[in-house]
Amino acid sequence: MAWDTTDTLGKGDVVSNESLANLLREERRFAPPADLAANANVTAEAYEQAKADRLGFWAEQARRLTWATEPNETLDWSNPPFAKWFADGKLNVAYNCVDRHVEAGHGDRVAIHFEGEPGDSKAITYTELKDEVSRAANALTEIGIEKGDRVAIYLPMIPEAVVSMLACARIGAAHSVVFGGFSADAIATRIEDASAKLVITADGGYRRGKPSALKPAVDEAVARVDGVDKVLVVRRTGQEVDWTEGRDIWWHEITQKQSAEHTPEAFDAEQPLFILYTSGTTGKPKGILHTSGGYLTQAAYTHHAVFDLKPETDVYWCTADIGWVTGHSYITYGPLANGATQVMYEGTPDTPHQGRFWEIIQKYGVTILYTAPTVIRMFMKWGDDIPAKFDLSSLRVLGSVGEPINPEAWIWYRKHIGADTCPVVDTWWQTETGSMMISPLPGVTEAKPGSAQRALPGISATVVDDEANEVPDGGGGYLVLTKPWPSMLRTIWGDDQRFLDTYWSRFEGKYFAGDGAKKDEDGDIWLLGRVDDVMLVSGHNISTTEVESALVSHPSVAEAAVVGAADETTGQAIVAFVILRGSAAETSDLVGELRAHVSKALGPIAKPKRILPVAELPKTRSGKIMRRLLRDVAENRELGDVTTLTDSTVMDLIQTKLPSAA
Ligand code: 6R9
Repeated sequence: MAWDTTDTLGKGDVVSNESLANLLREERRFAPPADLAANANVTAEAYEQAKADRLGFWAEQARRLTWATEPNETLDWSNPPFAKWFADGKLNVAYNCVDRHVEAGHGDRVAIHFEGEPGDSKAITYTELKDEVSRAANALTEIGIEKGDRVAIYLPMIPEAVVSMLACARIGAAHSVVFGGFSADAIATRIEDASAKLVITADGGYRRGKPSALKPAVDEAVARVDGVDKVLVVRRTGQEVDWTEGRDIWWHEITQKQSAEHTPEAFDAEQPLFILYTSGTTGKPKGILHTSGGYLTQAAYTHHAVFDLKPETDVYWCTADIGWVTGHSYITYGPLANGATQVMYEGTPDTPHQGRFWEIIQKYGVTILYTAPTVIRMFMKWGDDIPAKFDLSSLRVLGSVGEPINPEAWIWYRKHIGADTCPVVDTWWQTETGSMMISPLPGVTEAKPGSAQRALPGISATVVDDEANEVPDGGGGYLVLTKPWPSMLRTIWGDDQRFLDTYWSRFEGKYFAGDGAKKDEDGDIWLLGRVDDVMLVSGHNISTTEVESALVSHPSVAEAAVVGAADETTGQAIVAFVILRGSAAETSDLVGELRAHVSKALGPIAKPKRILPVAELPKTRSGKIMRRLLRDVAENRELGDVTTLTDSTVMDLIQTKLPSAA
């Protein structure tokens, strides 16, 4: 689900005193399109305003929401790092995402254009969404779910996923969404840690042209834990399911008999909204806790500012899964709080053909697209001719999230998807930050391919060295957040100490994000990957991101993953795993050429010792490369935990390729 954040993060045992070598130079610049800049939701003034009065700025953003009781207090930081935002305000999150748009006369606006993988589709208006959420909220109440309870959600990418989340929010229950496709084990651990009383699941969902079962994993998980009284089951595929009488309830049966009227209760701004687990390489997953008022304020503001959303005319599409934080903040909460019309797609990008995404954009006239670098690199590999067959002229803003985007992938995205005119916004944030933190603004920023550039208005981020000193422009080190922000995690569920140890103990008074970063000569921020992945070669810290980006800039390379493997002479040696583009043949000449290419781009210190062409790379479900598994391979070790891999057979393939990798 999330990037692997080890428990040893806070101890800085991987990165030495030597700062990250500042290797990559990127000179290309792209100004915002003039018409976008002229009509932009947010202008450069926002930075000034927020700088002059940060809390005043956020208090103003909170007024985007409709409060039952307006907050007077913006931030309570009397017990750092345990923050309270807008603590004396009261609101209902679901009311903000649905009802108020109907009350404002936008009930007929489409909230969700749902596109099922088999080709079924359905448009759901705000009025219909309000009715669905109300029925579901009434059903949850009938089942006995109350304010403060936890509900686990294990669903495919179907509208009921959004409806379930909002129904929980509406009655003050916290949801814990588990990626559809995680194992019974992963579901059981998460149910147990959150003491969930109810699980909402489906018979299955469509994946690569076939129904793929979900309920068996829930059955197995629920049998193993105590405390789950009921299982709500959405019928999506119609496949056979085992049924436990007295426990299992069909979603359609219980929701259809409910009233479409439900009066939303106002809750405290700090009412828990959801728990979302991020996996660690060691120890149990961390339940990241988010609350209501501050979270929704920043999710709504960033969605408005970074995508320049115009709710009357835009058609927005975020391709993330609902089980990733990106699906929480930029499918459910941000867009719906802003009254957006959005596309929701159930399936994979290559079903039934490799142009499916572009077909969807053409069909709905999508204007704003938000996806991940891993997806973009896959499209690059499939070839430019595929998007070229579709009309993508409706697009006006392109977003990226999840990993550093390699400059070549950024350029490809802008050129082949964005007609060489759409701004690309590279948005850095984490499950823990709740919403975007560092990103260009499409109507303001002169964009640099590969850089997230600058903290958003009201956000304070910088790069520090080992001694917590801010590095000068041109320097590298660790990314930190220096001031509290509205959508920050409030704690790790049930483990305040771990919250303190993981994020707040490495640098006094600063939030340690676990990412390496550098500042360029203009002070813009470049993300360099997780600090646990940083390589130490002959005393120099080298970022995986920069070496990968250099490899991807070679025309024969579609994708690259780089790790540091133990080496007798240099401490660590750079080992690169590369996926070649369709036409490139795997020859020793090519490998030599790639090594020379990296050396030329970054300097001889960054030249990989070994380059291994492979067919696939191990990835999490949000598309992040799991470098630690590649490190295991490169060092001839037994593989660590593979349960969060999308496809665990990938590792077998890679291992059979390597007689001995060390
Ligand atoms: C939203 C999300 C968080 C980690 C984060 C970083 C990486 C995300 C990035 C990025 C560089 C970007 N990351 N966006 N790195 N540039 N634009 O991805 O949350 O799954 O918790 O992962 O992802 O390493 O620390 P999550």
